Amino acid sequence: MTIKIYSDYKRYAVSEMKDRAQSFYNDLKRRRSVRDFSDEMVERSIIEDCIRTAGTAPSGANLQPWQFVAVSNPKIKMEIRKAAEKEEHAFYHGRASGEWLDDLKSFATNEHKPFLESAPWLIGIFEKRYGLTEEGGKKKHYYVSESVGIATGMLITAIHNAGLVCLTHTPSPMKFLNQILERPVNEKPFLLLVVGYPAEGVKVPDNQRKVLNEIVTFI
Ligand code: IYR
Repeated sequence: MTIKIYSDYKRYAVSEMKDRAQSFYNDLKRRRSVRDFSDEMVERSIIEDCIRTAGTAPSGANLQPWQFVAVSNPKIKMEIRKAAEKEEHAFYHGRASGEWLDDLKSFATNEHKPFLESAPWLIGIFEKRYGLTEEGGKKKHYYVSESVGIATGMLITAIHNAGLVCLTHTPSPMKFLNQILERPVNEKPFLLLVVGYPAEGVKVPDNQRKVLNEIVTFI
């Protein structure tokens, strides 16, 4: 690999940095996960740009151990919904502990996931646990969950920035995504991101974020 001058770096005056840091926070704090989606379509090019953004994330040894599968095909969305609802049914009727169900009460979630069909896009995010060489050998990957988690955060941010909403959905186990989305064995489902416009008048839980001094210590 060659190295080059980092000519894309931009330095801002301190006052501009302060403005940018504050306005980015003010915009990002409006982001909410929603569970009711409009069926209004979203152009593929917008999804492409958001995934391009995710693909700029840092990763272990820059091996970029992620794969995104963007689904708009109604038949595949229906298959995903069916498989996810089967797992979710098992979760809500026995698999989840009492404590877990208690913690979820305020979200009023259940095993029914109509948004998996109504939302225009589902993005399956996969961790490439290892790479495959051309000879069919295994290539080691590093910090895979960290890398894919960071890329997912950037994807969520890009989706918000574009004016869309999303839901991080984690039916558990998610192995069915390999089969439905035809992904190889070295890829492990990380999460399913549901993307689109919010349904008219959508409601969200009135929960609060921790304030700064609860989440940081300066020393
Ligand atoms: N996967 C289930 C349960 C669930 C679990 C957590 I932790 C959440 O924050 C929300 C839901 C579901 O999607 O209903």
